Amino acid sequence: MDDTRKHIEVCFTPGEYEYFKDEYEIVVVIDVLRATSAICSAFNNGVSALIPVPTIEEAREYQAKGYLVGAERKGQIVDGFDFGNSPYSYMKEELKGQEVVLSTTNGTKAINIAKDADTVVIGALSNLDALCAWLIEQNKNVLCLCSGWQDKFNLEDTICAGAIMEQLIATGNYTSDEDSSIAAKYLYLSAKDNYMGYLKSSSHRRRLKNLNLNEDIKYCLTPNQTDVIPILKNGKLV
Ligand code: 3SL
Repeated sequence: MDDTRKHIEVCFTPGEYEYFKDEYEIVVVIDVLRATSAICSAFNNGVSALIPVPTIEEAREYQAKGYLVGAERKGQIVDGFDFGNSPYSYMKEELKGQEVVLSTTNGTKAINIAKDADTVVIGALSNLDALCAWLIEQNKNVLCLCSGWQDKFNLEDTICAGAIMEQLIATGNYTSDEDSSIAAKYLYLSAKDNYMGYLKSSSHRRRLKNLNLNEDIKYCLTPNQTDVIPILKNGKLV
């Protein structure tokens, strides 16, 4: 009997994306700490669109045109920009209904790398269940693209990818066979009862903690705070 199940697989870093890219209709870009969590927070607060740009130069060009622009590098707000990458910066009243621009170290770079996929959607722990329900409805092959840190593997994005896999596989309509996917699922199963504790010594959690960004970490590691599903259309998340 033919296996008609769709695939859900995990790509650990943007650098490996080229080996996966042609086989999946939907790419879920994940940057739990903090870009995709901040993006979900922005849509939850009612931004009308968010333009992800990979470079600071592009961010400055948008700023010169009068856009509200967030820019982060190495966890910190880049000098001269309106805000950075904290999910809390996007909860402000003045952003409601606005089109904003964001450039971050890894997350917006990963979105840009995936931009030619049929569908690019934003994934985080904060929109986990809503995203999974939406993916299941689409019934397409799905690749979770972890943003990592400067092309290196990271735990938090992989755990989120494993959480997405778990829900899709549980329907019986999906399968996975890459070792990266199997590893993501096992990491998720070990972490799921205590994300904060599990990630205590992870590299980016330490980096953000050293910048006194503990509240951001807590927010980003708290599942299901919103049901937004930001999708990339013509270069804008809507
Ligand atoms: O790499 C990114 O895109 C950011 O999420 C990194 S940070 O959490 O803002 O430091």
